[in-house]
Amino acid sequence: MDSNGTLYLHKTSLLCIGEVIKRLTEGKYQLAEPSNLGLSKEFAMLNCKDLKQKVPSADSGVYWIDPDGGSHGNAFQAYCDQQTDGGGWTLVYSYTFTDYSSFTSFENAVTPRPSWSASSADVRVSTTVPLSETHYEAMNFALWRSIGKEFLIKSNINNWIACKEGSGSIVQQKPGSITCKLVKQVSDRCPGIVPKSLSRHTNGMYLTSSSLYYGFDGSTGGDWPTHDPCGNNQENNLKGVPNPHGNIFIR
Ligand SMILES: [Ca+2]
Ligand SMILES: [Ca+2]
Repeated sequence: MDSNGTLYLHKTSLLCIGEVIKRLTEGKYQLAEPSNLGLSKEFAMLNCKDLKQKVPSADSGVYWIDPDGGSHGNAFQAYCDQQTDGGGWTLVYSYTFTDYSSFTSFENAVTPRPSWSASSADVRVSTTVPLSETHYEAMNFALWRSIGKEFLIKSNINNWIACKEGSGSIVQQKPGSITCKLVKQVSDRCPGIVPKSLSRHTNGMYLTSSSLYYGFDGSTGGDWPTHDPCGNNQENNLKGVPNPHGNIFIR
C-alpha cells in the first residue's frame, strides 16, 4: 500500500482474488522483501549496517545513506561491503600511495588523506565520498563518527583487520587501546598478528602492535606509510602488487 492508501496486488494474485481476501482477513500473508531500500534518495538508509539489518540479502555496492537520519535532503551515495565479517560496512576512505615502488622513502605517503587533523601531512585532502575500493577519496572525517565506532581496514598489500574501540577511537582521532581481529590473512608473514593501539601522529593516524602495523602517513617530507603484517614497522608489505591500495570502513 502506498502513502495515498492505494493497495497494489500482482496481476497473478487477481486470478484468485477470493483466496487473497480470505488470507488477508485471516492475517495469513507475508510482506514482500523491501527491495527498493537504499536504492534511491527517498529510501536512504542510515548507513550500511542499517541496510544490512533491513535487507540481509543485499549485495555489496553503492547505496543511498543518510547518517543523521530525519529528512533525506542531505542523503548521499556510499559504497557498502555487505559480505566481509558479517557485512554492514560503510566505505569512508580509499587510498593509494605516492611512491609504492620506493615504499620506505620519505616521499612515499598514503594519498589522498581524510580531513582528520594531521598538521605535517601535505598530500591532497579529500572530502568526496569514495564509491569503490579503488576510487581514491575520503568521506568528510566529521561524518565518520555518525556512522559507527567499529572499523575495518582492507588492503591488497597487508592483512585485513576489524577493530573495536577500547580507550582509543579512530572516528574521534583518540589515541589508546583497540581490540582487533584478523579478517583475512593477505600476507604469508607473521600469521595472527593484529594491532593493539591507535596513536595520533602529525602525519595521520597510526596503528601499532609491537611497533607500527598500519601507518596512514600523509607526508611526502618524512616517515613512510607502514603496512607491516608483523607489526614491526618493517617493509613486510606485499611487493609488486598492481594497483596497491587500502580502505577504511566504519560500522
Ligand atoms: Ca538527513
Ligand atoms: Ca612519507
